[in-house]
Amino acid sequence: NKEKPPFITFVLGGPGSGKGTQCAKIVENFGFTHLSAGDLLRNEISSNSENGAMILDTIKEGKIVPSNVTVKLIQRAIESSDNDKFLIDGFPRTEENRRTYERIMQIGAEPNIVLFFDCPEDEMVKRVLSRNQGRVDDNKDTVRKRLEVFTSLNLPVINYYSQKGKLYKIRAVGTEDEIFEQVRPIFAAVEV
Ligand code: UP5
Ligand code: MG
Repeated sequence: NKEKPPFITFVLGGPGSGKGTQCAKIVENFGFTHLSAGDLLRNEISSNSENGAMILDTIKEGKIVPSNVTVKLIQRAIESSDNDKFLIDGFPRTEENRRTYERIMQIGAEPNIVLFFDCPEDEMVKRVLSRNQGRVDDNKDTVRKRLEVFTSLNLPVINYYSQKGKLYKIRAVGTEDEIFEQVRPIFAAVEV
């Protein structure tokens, strides 16, 4: 089942821009497997893995977990799946993340497309602070740090894929359904 290279979509956007919400709709409508880098890392915390304590400290500070840790989790998830189309949500967050992924991955080292959910900061903050799901990083202090890290480290990655002609920028305001109507035609058009 691994003869054909997988179809890889990176899903980027600031904290609370709606990556996870829209990924769920893409899964429903187009049969992708959703791999949230943040969820994979949070699973390491709750399963008390050897890196759990380090990951928790890093997420609390809104900082970036070492690339090799995150890439290995993504690699394992892709390799243990029977699907051949993936949404990698919230990764790569830095140029160093991106280069490490390209170096480590045997298959799927290059994304087919990259989505960018472009959302105003005040809207992102409002969504994150009203989420109420007990995430250790959903507080005023950490959200400010997450936004700073997004602007300084993730925007360069987004620009990189824009220059490569792989970026689809979505205006991530309005209702969830309104935003998905911008996402749907992208997947309806690409050869998956
Ligand atoms: N919501 C969604 N869409 C809405 C809409 N259109 N209108 C109104 N409300 C809307 O949405 C956020 C909230 O808004 C939800 O309550 C939703 O119902 C509502 P969601 O879809 O969850 O947005 P998302 O973009 O997924 O926000 P999230 O907070 O998950 O983004 P982050 O990128 O901040 O979080 P992530 O889990 O990816 O990463 C967390 C931390 O992990 C990072 O800060 C970092 O410390 C670490 N990390 C790494 O170190 N490396 C990685 O590679 C990945 C993560
Ligand atoms: Mg998310």
